Amino acid sequence: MALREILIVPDPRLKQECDPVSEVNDEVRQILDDMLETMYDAPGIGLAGPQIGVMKRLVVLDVSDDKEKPEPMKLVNPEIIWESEDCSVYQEGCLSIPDQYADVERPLEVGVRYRDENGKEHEIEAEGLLATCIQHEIDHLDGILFTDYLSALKRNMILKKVIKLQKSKKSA
Ligand code: K1U
Ligand code: ZN
Repeated sequence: MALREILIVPDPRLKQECDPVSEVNDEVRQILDDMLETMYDAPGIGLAGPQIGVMKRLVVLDVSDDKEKPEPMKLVNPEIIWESEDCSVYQEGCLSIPDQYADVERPLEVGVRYRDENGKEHEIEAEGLLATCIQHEIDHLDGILFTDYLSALKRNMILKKVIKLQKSKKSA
């Protein structure tokens, strides 16, 4: 396993659509392991392929509480197959937009179809934080960031703050 560098906005790869994975092979399994290690190290509760520059439809997540046993999930080609009309608001963050948070409204429950690391197909119902996190990660696969749900004014303010923060980190 290896830690990968997490790309930060405005890296153009974060705004691109990712390709489906045609075969779940050892190379894919290695990338998923690296993604989980990188996510836990960050730390975060999710990570999508493009955040480490892998332009494939791959997602990892673990929304278990600190005190619970870890529940890592590896999702290949995840897709939302239904969503509830009821919505919830969660203050989202993003490892590619460090230290910035904003309220985002999304469907409260979603149905998700994906393949696991052995290529087996699953369909699950997700709600609460798991539903929020899966939607956030699938958005990454389509080049969508949580800031795209905000006004242009808020989005640009966040972008400017991140660029400034990154510059000060580099010169420190
Ligand atoms: O995709 C990402 O950038 C990861 C992101 C996932 C996410 C967070 C909140 C709502 C939706 C999706 C993060 O993990 S940001 C960091 C974070 O939320 C966190 C970090 C440590 C402990 C608990 C949460
Ligand atoms: Zn994110």
